[in-house]
Amino acid sequence: MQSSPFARFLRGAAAVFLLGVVTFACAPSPKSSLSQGLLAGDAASRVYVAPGSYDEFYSFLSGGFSGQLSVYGLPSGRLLKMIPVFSQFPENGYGYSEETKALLSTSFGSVPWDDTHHTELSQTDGVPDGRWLFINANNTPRVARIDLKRFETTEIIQVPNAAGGHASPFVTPDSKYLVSATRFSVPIPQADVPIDSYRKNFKGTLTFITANDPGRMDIAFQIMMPGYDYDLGHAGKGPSDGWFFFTTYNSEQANTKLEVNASQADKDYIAAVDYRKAEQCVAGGKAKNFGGTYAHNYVDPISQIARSELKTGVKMLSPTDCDGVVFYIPTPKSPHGVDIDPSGEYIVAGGKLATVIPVHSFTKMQKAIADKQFEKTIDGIPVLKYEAVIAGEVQKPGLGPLHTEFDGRGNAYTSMFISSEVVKWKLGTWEVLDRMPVYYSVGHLMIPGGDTRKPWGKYLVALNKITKDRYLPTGPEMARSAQLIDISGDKMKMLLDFPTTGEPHYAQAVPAVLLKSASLKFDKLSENTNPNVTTSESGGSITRTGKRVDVKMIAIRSHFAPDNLEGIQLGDTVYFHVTNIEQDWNIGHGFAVFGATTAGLILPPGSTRTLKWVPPGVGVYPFYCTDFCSALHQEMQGYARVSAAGSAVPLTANISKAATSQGGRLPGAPAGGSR
Ligand code: K7E
Ligand code: CUA
Repeated sequence: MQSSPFARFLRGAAAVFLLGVVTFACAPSPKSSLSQGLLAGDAASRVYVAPGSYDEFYSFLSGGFSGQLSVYGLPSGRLLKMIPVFSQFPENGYGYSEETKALLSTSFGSVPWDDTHHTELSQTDGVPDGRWLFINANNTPRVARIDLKRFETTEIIQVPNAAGGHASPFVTPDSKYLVSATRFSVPIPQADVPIDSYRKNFKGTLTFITANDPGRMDIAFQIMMPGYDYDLGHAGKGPSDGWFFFTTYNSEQANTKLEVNASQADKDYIAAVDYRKAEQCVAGGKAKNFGGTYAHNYVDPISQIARSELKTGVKMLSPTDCDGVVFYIPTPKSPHGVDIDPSGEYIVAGGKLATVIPVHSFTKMQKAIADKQFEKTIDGIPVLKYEAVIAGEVQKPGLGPLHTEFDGRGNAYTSMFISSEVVKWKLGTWEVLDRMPVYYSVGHLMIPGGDTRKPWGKYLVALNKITKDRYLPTGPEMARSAQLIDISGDKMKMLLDFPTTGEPHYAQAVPAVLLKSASLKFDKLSENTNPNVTTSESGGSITRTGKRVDVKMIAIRSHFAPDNLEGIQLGDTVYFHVTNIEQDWNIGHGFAVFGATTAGLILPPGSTRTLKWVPPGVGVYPFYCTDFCSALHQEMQGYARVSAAGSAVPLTANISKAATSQGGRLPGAPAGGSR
């Protein structure tokens, strides 16, 4: 059939229109992304924090594969700080200085780069209390404590008998425990077995770690589980306090091509753990003494020196030896997130491949347990009947539900990875109330306090995996992206895009008032108990012990004392112990010496840090301050002379007799120095 020119025009126009739609879908014009009832100026004014003003919230975003975490102010999206945890960090020498190296120790030696997913604030009575932040490492399973007075990592514990510590480090409402579960089942204890003996030989573990006592994190007990992949967890609260919930996938127990083979079953499980029951069983001697070596690393709060100890052995509980400790709740379909609503009644699962969002009822779960509504038992674990536990299903929520948070007003918000949107729905009626497209492919989302008993339900942050065309191109690899959404009204409103560091999987946030005034300004020199501290201009020294040379020196605006060192010999190992004796907020110094394999040290006020230096040859090596501390920062330098082995040059340092240029200020320069 011949088509008329007009029909051809129409088809052409339709094609252009379709092309337009497609292009539009991939690359929203700035106007379209401004969305949803908010004018650009409006959105801008809502996130505008004027110069010199503070943000309303601190948010803590996991750094994903960077092994670090970052602190952003909300609503501005300003990056306030990066905190190194499981990776060395040149910005402040973490993992390079002798004082911090031990934090990265494991039973496998130093592991100075890991992959982190989830941040979790400590809680009191189910509400974030601003004491600590916890974060997990996946690859070498570990959990860290960040002290929120210092915004520094102060403790790391390794998790033995585990692999892929992903369901971690979620806390109980009283912060008594935090958990870590094996994402990858493995032979436990490790053994040389054929991979296709998975069903027979591979196991998972759920680990409960004591968390409430800084410096004393320990493995309270582990529960040996069937060899599935344990993905995420959350503690119960309110009525469900005392329970912990973990998602599992690969209940098919596939060991190859999981993409297909672990997606066969209609339902996998949520493991519901009665951890008070577990405590009783452990106390009643029902746990076995089990092997497993793990490192526990801790920064002494007085000396600020990290120490590492290796520990061996855990209490291992088997569900067959502790009746009623674990139940499986069937849940469609390869569930990822498991999130408990603020009331503690609803257990929301994010079944990556499911077409609904299933919500279980804690009340019904208890009744099902009491009535023994079991469909079968797996390795001593009763499987509850789905119908007996389900409270409701959110129908047609979107594609690829992952994670859910709550606003404290009866609404839930679920991230949809595949359909790239945040979906708001109502608890109890399960109706979808609103949708917000996000750019692109959201993983976790976060509402301040949104996984606790008391959310501050004003903002939601979508943590997106793909940025693509949202920012100026920066080559093949782009920053991940966060989007800030106003959830204070009936309809969500998009406010802001901001790039993130690494790959933030999860995040946490609290009102700034909770942390702001407690933030430490400097370490008191009078309380510095580092054995190599130097507290005054004239207190420095140089000493030799065999082939080891220890140099103690101070840094102050704008000099080191001593600043000339002689008598070091080739073959020596030199330890520079530098103390920043400033007693003023934010006045840092740095220390770098030519011939070192790293740039050196960064010294917060009042701190002592040590750099190990092996001189590479005979000669005179300058050292200098790397942190622009004052107008005479460039004058802040010195020399180390290195002579041949056996040389007669005496070991000397020009110890200062008096403070010379205290403060290092140019005449007329403002107190406090310029940085
Ligand atoms: Cu969904 Cu590791 Cu919590 Cu990434 S995880 S998104
Ligand atoms: Cu001290 Cu620059």
